[in-house]
Amino acid sequence: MEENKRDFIITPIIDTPCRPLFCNNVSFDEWILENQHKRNKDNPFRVVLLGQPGVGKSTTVEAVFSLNNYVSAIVEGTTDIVEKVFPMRDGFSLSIYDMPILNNDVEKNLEYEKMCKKILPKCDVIVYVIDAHSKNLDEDCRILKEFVLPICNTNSLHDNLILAFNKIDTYSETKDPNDPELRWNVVKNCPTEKLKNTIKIKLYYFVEKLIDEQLVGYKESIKAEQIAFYSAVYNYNIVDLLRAITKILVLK
Ligand SMILES: Nc1nc2c(ncn2[C@@H]2O[C@H](COP(=O)(O)OP(=O)(O)O)[C@@H](O)[C@H]2O)c(=O)[nH]1
Ligand SMILES: [Mg+2]
Repeated sequence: MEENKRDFIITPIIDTPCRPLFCNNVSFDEWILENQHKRNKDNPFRVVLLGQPGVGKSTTVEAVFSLNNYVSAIVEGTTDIVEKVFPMRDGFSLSIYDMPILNNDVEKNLEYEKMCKKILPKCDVIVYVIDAHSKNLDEDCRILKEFVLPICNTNSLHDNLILAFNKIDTYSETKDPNDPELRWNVVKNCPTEKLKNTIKIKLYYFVEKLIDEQLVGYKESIKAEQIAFYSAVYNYNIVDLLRAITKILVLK
């Protein structure tokens, strides 16, 4: 792929976190209001969160849906699928499947694969959470290509998939923990200018990797609006993830 074409794809994606910020309390309310009559407890809005352990799936659920202390629908090690429906407001109901994918346990992953094959086709949105703090995306690309995308493609769910890069606040720690200009600005709840540039460089590298893996930038691959970068603990840029979730589909 030509270099300028890469930039053409990458720049709008990584510029996202540098748009004007919506700091706190991004709410799901307006969208719920619009869609309340379409989803009730018998027909909940179903979201599945996939990703390696510790990437921030549970924290993301809390940040996006304001579901504090929710209990993961799928406890690690269980194979029974018990759906838990959360009433939101005005009758709108939400169902969350939170599924850790273990990279080193082949046997367990076979069980999860079976569960995913059952659950994913029922879901409105599939959020694949990635730790933006990780060194590289090798394992996530492998999981996506070998495990998630084959299920999505078989069930025409490709457009419902979101790549959610969490923990973009953490670059301050890794780059130079002693540099005050690289610390998260907790007062304004945003990265400092210097940190913003560090984040951009890292995100650039990530999107390049996704292009190299042909997950982005090709016909039939994941589109820019299916990618979001955010920090679940700081509630930073959560609005982009929410936008991806709510724009991805027009509820029937
Ligand atoms: N710095 C930072 N830490 C986060 C973020 N999201 C989650 N974490 C932390 O990462 C750890 C794992 O999060 P959790 O939601 O339990 O991950 P899960 O295993 O994927 O459900 C917890 O200590 C969270 O506080 C984030 O955006 N930034
Ligand atoms: Mg969890």
